[in-house]
Amino acid sequence: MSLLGIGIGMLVREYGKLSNLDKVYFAFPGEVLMRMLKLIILPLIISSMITGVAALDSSISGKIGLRAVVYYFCTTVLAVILGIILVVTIKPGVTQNASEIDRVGTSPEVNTVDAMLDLIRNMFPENLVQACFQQYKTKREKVKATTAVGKNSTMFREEPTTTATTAKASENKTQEYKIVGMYSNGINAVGLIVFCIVFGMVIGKMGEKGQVLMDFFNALNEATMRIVQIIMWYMPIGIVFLIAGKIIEVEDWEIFRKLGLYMATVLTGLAIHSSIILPFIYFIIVRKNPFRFAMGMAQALLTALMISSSSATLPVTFRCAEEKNLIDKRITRFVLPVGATINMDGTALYEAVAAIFIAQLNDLKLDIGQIVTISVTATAASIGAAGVPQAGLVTMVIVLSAIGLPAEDVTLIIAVDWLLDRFRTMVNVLGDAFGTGVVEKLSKKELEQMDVTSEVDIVNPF
Ligand code: DAS
Repeated sequence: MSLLGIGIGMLVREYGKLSNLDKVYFAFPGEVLMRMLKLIILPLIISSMITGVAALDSSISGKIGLRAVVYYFCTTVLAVILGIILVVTIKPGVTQNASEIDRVGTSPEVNTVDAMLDLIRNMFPENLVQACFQQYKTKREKVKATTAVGKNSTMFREEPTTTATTAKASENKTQEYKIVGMYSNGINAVGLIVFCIVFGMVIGKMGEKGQVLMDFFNALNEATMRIVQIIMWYMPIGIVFLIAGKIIEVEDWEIFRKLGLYMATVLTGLAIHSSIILPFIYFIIVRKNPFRFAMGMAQALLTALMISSSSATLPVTFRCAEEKNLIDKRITRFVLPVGATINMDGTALYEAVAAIFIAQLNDLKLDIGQIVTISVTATAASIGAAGVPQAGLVTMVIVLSAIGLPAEDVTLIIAVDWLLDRFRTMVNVLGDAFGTGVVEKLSKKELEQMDVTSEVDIVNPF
């Protein structure tokens, strides 16, 4: 689809001779996809976070479950840290020369803030939203009124600057406005994520009393995932027009060099995590050859590469773990299904890299607070991502919203997502598989103490 979009974009750019308005209409099917993704942010954050965290709590079957969850969390955080180190070092999105990429369209923060305001405004009665956001809007109007012209944000382009000092002052003001916009929008999303995680933990511990809430949010998650499925069906069409629409607008082909560097950064991170970090953890705990173990998972890894879905690969993952690597079924039965749902090292690394790459494309310097926010939300978003194709791309908007970046900039990385999705799915499956070996080793005592009379063969669900 991405290549089709590039091809159509090049043809239209060469022979189309479209007016600006025609370009807007041409790119509209792609804009529809972006608005679908933005609309799904709120229900996705709420349902996936709450059910993901609540499920963790209710499904922790004693120490075995706890060990699995600690392993998931540690490997995911290591993946995110690795991704951040690489993207901050390689800087794939930073403009090499002084000239800025002329970003077509309004100042991205205004888009994001407006998008979130529109999004929330559509969800609640006008007066409530007005009351909540009037103060913020007043602040924005004040900043707009006092700000002269920003160099690369058309929002302020009405009054062109005349002197260098004014330009410098306006540049600072625009940067300040960007920060205000990012923090304000970011606080909205991070606040919501933190609330959902705490809320999920609380209802997970409420037992029977919390069951009705669990049922409600599970149903909401199911409904949201079905909407995500509809968006997935539409995604190929949206991607073609999104990319084609970008191609006919792009002024500086520098973006393609950056995209190539971005892909290299993600793939390098996935390679290091899967060939050094995960095997090292496995070897330190299990004291066996991690590469022999990985070879035993080869068929599952190949399946993941082909179909880009951890969940759909599960039957093969079960078979490889039990028949090739002889992992106890009492371990695989728990670790693999839960791991395929919430343990996504590859996705977490990818979301951290992509968020910082998009910040670099927007010439936005992230401070340590925002880097930490990305670490937390990339970890949380990977828990919320389903084990289906391009789920990480959908939950990507959660990370972008958390630091106030324009959700529509996801279009810049959509073109290469189909390829990166395959490799990050492979790493997700490998992380789950290594998890079975680690948890089995740490649970040896519990497994031996389990009632040997229950010789019933545990039938796996596949
Ligand atoms: N394709 C997802 C999976 O199945 C990963 C992702 O989209 O990031 O694991």
